[in-house]
Amino acid sequence: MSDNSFGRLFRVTTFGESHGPAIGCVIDGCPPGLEINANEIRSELRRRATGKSRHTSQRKEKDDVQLLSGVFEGRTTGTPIAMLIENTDARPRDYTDIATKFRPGHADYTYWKKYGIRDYRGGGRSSARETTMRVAAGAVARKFLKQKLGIEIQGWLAQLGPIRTDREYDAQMIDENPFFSPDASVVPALEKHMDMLRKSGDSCGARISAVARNVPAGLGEPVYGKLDADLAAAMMGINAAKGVEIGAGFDCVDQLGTEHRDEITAEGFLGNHAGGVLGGISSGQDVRVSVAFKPASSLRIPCRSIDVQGQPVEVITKGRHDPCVGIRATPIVEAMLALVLMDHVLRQRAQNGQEWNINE
Ligand code: EPS
Repeated sequence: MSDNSFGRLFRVTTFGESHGPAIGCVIDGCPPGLEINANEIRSELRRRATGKSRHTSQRKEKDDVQLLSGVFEGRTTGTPIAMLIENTDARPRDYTDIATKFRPGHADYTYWKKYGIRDYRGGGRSSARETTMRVAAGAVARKFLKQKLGIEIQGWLAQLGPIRTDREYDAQMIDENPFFSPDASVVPALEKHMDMLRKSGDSCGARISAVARNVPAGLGEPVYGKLDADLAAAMMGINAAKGVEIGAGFDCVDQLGTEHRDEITAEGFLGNHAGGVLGGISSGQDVRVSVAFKPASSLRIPCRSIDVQGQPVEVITKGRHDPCVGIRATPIVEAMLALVLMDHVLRQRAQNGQEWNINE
């Protein structure tokens, strides 16, 4: 596989499989002097971890990240930052029954078609376990963005299955329930929906939204490195992502130009249908993104499929799966947003000599 790196100037390379000895990443290009320690990264990882509630995978990983290089006396040195997490609760035997069968809707079919090799243990490289390292790297980016530019990133669960979860938005609530819902009043309905799915063995989709505040104008590289294009690629690269919207997204199809344009006054913009990006460049408004996650495909409800010989088989997936991968996706979307912004801050600095636009 030749594309395991992400970003140009803040370049993150991840490695490892769900049931291998460890997963890890290397960040190349982090500016020196940033104060960071492993505990700050661990607390971000805890937000994404499995087993925090009955509604997610019950695999119990400590995600005890080790900082192997690039940080000395609590500050980044400018050299590659290597991080490693040992996999301590892998259970490959859960997958022996499907070692030669394909789960419909799962990457194990296309990995087989592409490579002709099957690491059936927990999906191998295609497992969402890989997102651990996105969150770890994102924690470093996030710290830099906050400290140097005051950029704040917040994600939340906007919808789970049929339940809209952000009609009432209270940022304080987001980290106080296992769903990252900003509306406490829907949590009982979410619990009920997930309990019903767990009993039936089915799964559901979700929508995660995120905003970055205090983003300076000027980030984004026309025409092939647009900020919104890079955000879309980053979000679509998350496991199970099937759709990305920036600002009004697909709603813009129904809008008139007079409604969609965000009028500008001396006091600022009067709306943000653009999601903070115009012509691929940040406008100085909040950057807004929303991601659709499909219902997970590892189900214990039997279904039709084929084996590696092309013979018809019945597939049942055992193991400790997430009935809704979107429940744990909020920290991952936040991390990808941080990584894209970080990369573009460094790119802007490289060309313009500073992170903010030249008129400021
Ligand atoms: C995953 C399947 C499950 C999850 C895993 C992601 O793996 P397993 O069957 O090995 O328990 O537990 O999630 C994590 C381990 C994690 O850290 O996110 C999948 O198929 O993507």
